[in-house]
Amino acid sequence: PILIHLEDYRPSDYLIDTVDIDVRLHPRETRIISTLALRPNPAGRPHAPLVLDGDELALLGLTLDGSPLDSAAYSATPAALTVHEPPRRPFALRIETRIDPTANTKLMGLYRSSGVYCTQCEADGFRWITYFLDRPDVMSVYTTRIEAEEDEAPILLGNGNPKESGPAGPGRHYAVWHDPHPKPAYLFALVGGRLDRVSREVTTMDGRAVSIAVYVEPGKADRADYALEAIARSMRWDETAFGRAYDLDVFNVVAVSDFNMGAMENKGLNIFNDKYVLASPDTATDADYAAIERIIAHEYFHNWSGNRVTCRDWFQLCLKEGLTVFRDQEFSSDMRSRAVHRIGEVRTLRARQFPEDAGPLAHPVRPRAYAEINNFYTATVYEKGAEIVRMLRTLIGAAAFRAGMDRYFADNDGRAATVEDFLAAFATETGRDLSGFARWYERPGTPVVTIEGHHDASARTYRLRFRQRLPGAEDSPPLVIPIALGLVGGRGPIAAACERVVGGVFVLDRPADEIVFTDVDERPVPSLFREFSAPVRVEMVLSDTERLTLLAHDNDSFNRWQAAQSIAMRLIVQRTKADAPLAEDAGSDAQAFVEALSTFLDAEALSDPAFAALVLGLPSEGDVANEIGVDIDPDAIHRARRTLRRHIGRGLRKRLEALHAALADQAEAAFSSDAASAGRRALQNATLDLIKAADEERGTELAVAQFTDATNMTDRLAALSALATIPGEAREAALQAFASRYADEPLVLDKWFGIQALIPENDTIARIRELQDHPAFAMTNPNRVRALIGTFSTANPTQFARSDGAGFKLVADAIRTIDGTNPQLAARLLTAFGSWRMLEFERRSQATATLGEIAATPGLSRDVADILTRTLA
Ligand code: BAL
Ligand code: ZN
Repeated sequence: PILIHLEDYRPSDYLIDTVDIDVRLHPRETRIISTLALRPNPAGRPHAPLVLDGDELALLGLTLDGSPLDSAAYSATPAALTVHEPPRRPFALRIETRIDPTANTKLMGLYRSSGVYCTQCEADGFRWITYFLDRPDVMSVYTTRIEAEEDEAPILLGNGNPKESGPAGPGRHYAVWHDPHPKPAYLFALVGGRLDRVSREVTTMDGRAVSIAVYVEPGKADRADYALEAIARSMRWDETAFGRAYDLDVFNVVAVSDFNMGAMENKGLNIFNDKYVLASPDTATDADYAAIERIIAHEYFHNWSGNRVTCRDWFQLCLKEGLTVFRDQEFSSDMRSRAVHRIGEVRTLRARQFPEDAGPLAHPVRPRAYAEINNFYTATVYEKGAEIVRMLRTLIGAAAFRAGMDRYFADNDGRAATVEDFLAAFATETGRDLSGFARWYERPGTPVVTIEGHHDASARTYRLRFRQRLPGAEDSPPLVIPIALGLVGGRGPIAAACERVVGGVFVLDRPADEIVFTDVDERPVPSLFREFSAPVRVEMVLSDTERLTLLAHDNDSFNRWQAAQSIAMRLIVQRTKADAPLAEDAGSDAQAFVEALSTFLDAEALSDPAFAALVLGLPSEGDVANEIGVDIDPDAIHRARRTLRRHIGRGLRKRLEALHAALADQAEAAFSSDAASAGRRALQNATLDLIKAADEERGTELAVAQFTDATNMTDRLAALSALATIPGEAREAALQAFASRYADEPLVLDKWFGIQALIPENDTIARIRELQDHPAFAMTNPNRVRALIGTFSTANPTQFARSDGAGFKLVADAIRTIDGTNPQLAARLLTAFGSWRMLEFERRSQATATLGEIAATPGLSRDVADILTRTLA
C-alpha cells in the first residue's frame, strides 16, 4: 500500500477563496457545476501544475475564466484533473461533472438514503462530487445552489444561511445557501428530500436569534423533540462552559437511515445516522437517549472545535476529535451524574482503546503515516485523544485550561491548525514547557505504572514508589502522568501531608519516583488515579481487604467502583486459569466480596441507584480477556464469570428480590428520560440479571412479567436480554412477540438482531445466518450490519472465536460481501480480528486461516486491504 507520511506535509500550491456550486439533483444523473476562485498560494511551489482530486469522476465541461481550455492544457482521469500551466494570478475554473447518487453504495460523497439525497464528505468524499483541492487546509467560502423536482425533494438544505429559493421550471424548484465562514471541503453538505421537521428559536449569548431544526423521515417528527432540545442544551452549555456562541442564523440536523458514521458536523447542517436522533419511550432505551444527547452535543461542539478551527491535515484528526470528545464528555457529565459518566467513559476506553493499543492496529493518537485515512477514526484518536486533553486540564488546573482554550480559539479562528498550535496556546497561557507532555500524542501503547507502598509506623510516614514503562518501548523517554491520589483509612479519607502532591495530584514525569506522606498514624490504603486521571494500566498489589476499604470509605466514586471491579476481576481470572467448570461455588474467597456488596446495597442502593448498578456489574468477558492478555480461551472466561455471577446472585438473593420489587414500585407513571429515572431502571435491571444468574426459573418468571408489563424500551429490552440467554420456549416467544410488535421499526429491530447475536450458544451462528435473510435485514445498511454482525464479532467472544472457526468464517463472509458495496463498513467489521494474537493456539490458527482467506479474495478495497495488512503484520 502507498503510505502518506506526516513529515511529507507541504502547503497546497493553490488556494480556493470561493466556491459556487450548482447541484441539479437527479436519482441517476445528478449534474454538478462548480466554479472555483483559485489563486497561487504564496506558501506553495511557484509555477506548479494545478492537480485537483477526484474519485470515479467523469469530466463533462471545463472553462478557465470563461473560455474552454485547449485539450493539451489539461488532463482528466477519474482520480485527478490537472491543469498543466495555470495562470500565475487569480483565475476562475468552472468544472462540470455528473454522478449517479443511486448507485453510490459506499455512502461517501453524494448518495441517496431511502429516497433522500444526502452527502458525507469527511474525510475525502467531496472528490466524489467534483474535482477539488480536497484537503482540510484549503478553506473556502461556499455558495450552494440546489435544484430538484419539487415532488421528490420539497426540502433543500445546504451549509450556512438560506439566501433565496423559488421555482425552476415546471415541477422543479431551487434553493441557494451561503456559508460566510471559510471551510474545508470535508464540511460541505447538502440534503434534498421529503422530510418532516421540528424547530424552535433560541437566542445566543451575544443576542443572535437562531432557528434550530431537526428533519426526519415523514411521520417521525414526534421522535425528534428530544434531539431538538438536546441542541438547545448544547448551545447553552458551550456558551457557559467555553464561551462559544453559535455563528449562523440557522442550525439544521437531518436524520438519514444509511450512514457510515454516527453523525457528521457539516457547517450549519449536521447529518445524522437516524439511530442518534429518533427517540420515544417505546422505541429508545435510556442508553439511546444518553447517546443521542451526547452525539448531538458532539457534532454541535465541532462548530468551534473542528469547523471554526479545523485541522491542517488528517494526521491532526485528534485535534478536533479528541478535543470534541472531551467536550461532549464534560457536557454529559454536567447534564447527568459526573461519577457515573466517568465510569462509563473508562469502561469504553478499556474495552475498545486498550485492546487496540495492545494489538496490531495500535497507532499514536497522532499517527505518522496512513494508507487509508478512513481507517483512523479510531478509539485511539477519539477516546485516548480525549484523555490527553483531560490530563492537560488536570496538570494545569481548570482556570488555566479555560484560558488556554480561549487563546487557542482566538489564535486559530478561521485557520487549519496542528497539535503544536493547540499545545502552544496552553504553554503561552501558563508559561509551562509542555514538550514532555506532547509525547502522549506520539507514543502508541498503554503505559503501565507500577506502585509500591510502605508504611513506617514509628516514623509515621507512608512512602509510595512509582515506576512507569511503555511495553515494547522501554527505552523511550518518560511520559508526563498526572496521578490524582489520596490515602484512605478504616474511617474514611486520611488527611496526610505531602509537598509533591498539589491539589490532590502528583505528577510522575520520570521513569521512577517516590513521594512521602507525613503524619500517617494508621496503615493507609492508597487511592490512586482518582477519576482515572491518566489512561494507564496500574499495577499495585492490594489485598481484597484493602480494596474493600476503598469501596466502603473512599470519597472518589470512580475508585470505589474500581475497587469492586478489581476484586471481581481477580476472582474471575483466578477461576479462568483454574478452569474448574464443575465448581459451582465460587469459593470462600468471594464471600467477603459478597458481604461487602450486601452492606453497600443496604446503605446506598436506593440513594444512588445508577452507581449501585455499576458496582454490581462485573467486568465483561472482553475485559477479562484483555486483563489476561495471552492464550485466551473465551469459553473458560465465560464459565468463570458465570460462576461468580451465580455466586453473587445467590449470596444477595433476598436483597436483590427486595430491591427489584422496590424499584419496580418506584417507577413513575409518566416516563422520564432523565438520569435519576434511568438510574432506577439500571439498578432494577441489574438486580434482574443477578436474580436470573442465581435461579433461572425465578429469573424467567420475573423477566416474562417485566417483558409483558414494560412501559418503556429500557425495561422491555432488559427483560428480553435476560430471557435471551435461557434456552427454551419463553425466550422464543418473547423474541417473536418483540419482532411482531416492532415489525415496522428498523431501529428497534436492530436491538432484536443484536440480542440474538449475543447468545452464547453453538446454535447462534445458524441463527445469524437465518437472520441475514430476514426481510428487515440488509447487508447494504450499516446499522443493520453493525447490529447483527458487528455485535456478534465484538461482544460474543465464545461464538465469534469458536475453536472450529465457524464464527470467524461467518464474519469473513459478511466482510467479503460488504466490501463490494461499502468498503468503509467492511473495514470496520474487520477490526474485530484485531485481538486475534491473544487467543489460544487453536483459535489463533483458525483466525490466521480466515484472515488468509480474506487476503486471497480478489479485488479487495484499499480500506480492507489496509486493515488486513496491519492485522497480519
Ligand atoms: N467527524 C466525523 C464524525 C464525528 O466524529 O463527529
Ligand atoms: Zn467528531
